[in-house]
Amino acid sequence: MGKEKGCGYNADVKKYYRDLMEKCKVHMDSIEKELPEPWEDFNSLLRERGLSRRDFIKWTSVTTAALMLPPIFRPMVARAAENFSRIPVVWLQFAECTGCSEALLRTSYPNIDEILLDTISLEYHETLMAAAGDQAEQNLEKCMKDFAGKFICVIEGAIPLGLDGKYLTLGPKGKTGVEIAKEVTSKAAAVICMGSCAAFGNVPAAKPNPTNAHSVGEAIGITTVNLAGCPPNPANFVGTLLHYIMFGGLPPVDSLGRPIWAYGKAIHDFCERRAHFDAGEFVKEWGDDGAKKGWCLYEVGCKGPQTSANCSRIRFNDGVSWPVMAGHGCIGCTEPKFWDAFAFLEKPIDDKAIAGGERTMDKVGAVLLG
Ligand code: FSX
Ligand code: SF4
Ligand code: F3S
Repeated sequence: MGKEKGCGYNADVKKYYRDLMEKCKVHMDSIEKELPEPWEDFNSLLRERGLSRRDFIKWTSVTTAALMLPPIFRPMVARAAENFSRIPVVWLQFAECTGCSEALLRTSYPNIDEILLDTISLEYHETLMAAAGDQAEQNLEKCMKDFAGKFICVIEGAIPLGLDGKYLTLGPKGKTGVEIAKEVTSKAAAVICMGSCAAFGNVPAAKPNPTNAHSVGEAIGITTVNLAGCPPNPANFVGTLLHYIMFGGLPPVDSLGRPIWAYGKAIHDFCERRAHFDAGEFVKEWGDDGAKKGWCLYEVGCKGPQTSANCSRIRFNDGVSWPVMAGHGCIGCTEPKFWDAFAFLEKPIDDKAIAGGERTMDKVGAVLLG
């Protein structure tokens, strides 16, 4: 009986992935038919930057696994990468520090994620485009007309609602951020919030929030995919866009709109200091013996147990390092209202004080150890 059930389950799984593969082929065929040819040949770009086909194949394996897909999807991930620059992207910036764009742009040496980001078809990006004033606005209007329902709208920054939105106006006609966001997102195929300001309000919405800033979802009442982080990891943007290219939709998300493949686990689960946490070996103050030995930073305020993200797995700056590796605890920048809720960055906090409050099991573990 058990065996029969098992067989049924395996058959269901196989069918699920066969159907998913079919969906993937149909969507990529339609992208290749309907959207402009890539403006840069991806394979020549790889060669120019000194990366081999072998490097690319290795990358497809890692990325397929990171997106929680079985290995049969590797050729599809490769095809999606080759089609990366077909997807038109409109990138809006509201109340923020531009750190999210900086995180995408500042890289020390090329890896495949960065090469993909270099090929992205950015139809509108205030910091990067050469056009200004009327010309910039015309470009945006043209893109919304030519690619209606086909472009991805990426939003960086929170949206101020105070004074009828007039704390933030943009362009030659002085439109408010909230007006622009409503207009552009209504024509987009999907909306990605890049960073915790767009996703959750974050720094611009921190107390006392004088401009009445809100997340994009709250400000204009739409559903967004939230790539949380201050700034978010560029690899999470690449993975989310690849998923869109393959399946025509954005990836499954948690209750806070964050893709599960990237934000489904706590920082703490894959931290290199975790063995010290489990052994009760904690840094008590900066520069003490424990700090020199690389012990756990929980008692000096690390919020890794309460924070969902993949920083400890994929790291930043081409995989070189991440906050805890650099010696400071995680400050929970992928969590809602972390600026207020996780304040006292160098002291542990009570789980009940946390807006999301989803990570109580780890706290229980810590209490037991204590
Ligand atoms: Fe916010 Fe991004 Fe932090 Fe800054 O634009 S998520 S303040 S890194 O730049 O929005
Ligand atoms: Fe790592 Fe912080 Fe967890 Fe300690 S509390 S194991 S430093 S994530
Ligand atoms: Fe942010 Fe913590 Fe990662 S502070 S960058 S979520 S390690």
